[in-house]
Amino acid sequence: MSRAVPRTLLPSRGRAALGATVAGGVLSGLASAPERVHRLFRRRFPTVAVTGMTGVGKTQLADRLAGRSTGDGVAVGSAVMERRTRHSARLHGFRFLVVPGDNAATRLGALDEVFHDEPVDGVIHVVANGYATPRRTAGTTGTATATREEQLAAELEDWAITSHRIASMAVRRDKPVWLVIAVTKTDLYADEVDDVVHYYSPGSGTPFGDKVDELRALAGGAKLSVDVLPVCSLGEDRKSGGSARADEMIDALAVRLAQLSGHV
Ligand SMILES: Nc1nc2c(ncn2[C@@H]2O[C@H](COP(=O)(O)OP(=O)(O)O)[C@@H](O)[C@H]2O)c(=O)[nH]1
Ligand SMILES: [Mg+2]
Repeated sequence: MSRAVPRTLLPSRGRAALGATVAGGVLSGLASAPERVHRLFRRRFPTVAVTGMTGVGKTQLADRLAGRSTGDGVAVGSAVMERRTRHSARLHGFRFLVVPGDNAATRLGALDEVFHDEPVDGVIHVVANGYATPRRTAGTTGTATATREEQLAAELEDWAITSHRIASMAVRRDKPVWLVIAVTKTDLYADEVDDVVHYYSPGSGTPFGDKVDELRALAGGAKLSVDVLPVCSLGEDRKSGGSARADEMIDALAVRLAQLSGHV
């Protein structure tokens, strides 16, 4: 099996030359070491795709989970994949990959990346009960308008695309995949949270629930776990609209992610 040249056959000069080559290899290896070590650590964190249509609250949720405050005036919607890392004690962190919500070529590439090329460990699919912030077309002024019905229909369409990608990833894989449907912006419909969570749940008989059932049937029950959790990503401080309830929901989501990843 060993492809090593028997020592006795090497003239002494050759042996020295071999040593030099090996040493050179080690040195050039060291030059790129920080990058390698960085990659190694990043790899230890489970990867999580954050999906959902534009304006639904993906970036803000990923920022909250990563313990980072979303900058003021950050444009809604992004054409490129955003990366966030949650650092926790004993390397129990996560790497979040926020997939652009707009149906641009960049989105297709990002979907390929997270569901095919480097398949993620889990998915947070973000929905907002039709309260996605409409994105203004570049160059126009005023707020874009879309009715809640239109937004709910758009969420459903978006989910059809993403759930298909999740299904094909799950069937290709040996290890189970987890999905958390994060029902966000609950501050906007605080009295209806239970009903809304039900709307997005498997077995609910709603249009969205039916699609979740389809996904589970396609992927196979043992291959995919599904959780539906309410959340609100308004700022950490009260001034930016945060509340104790919002903090609790973010914490509960983080605890669930840790359980799903086998951190606890
Ligand atoms: N009321 C409320 N607004 C939110 C919440 N999360 C995000 N938003 C707002 O919704 C808009 C879209 O959020 P963003 O994270 O950029 O959406 P993305 O396009 O999915 O990344 C922004 O104006 C956010 O401030 C939330 O929990 N409650
Ligand atoms: Mg965004």
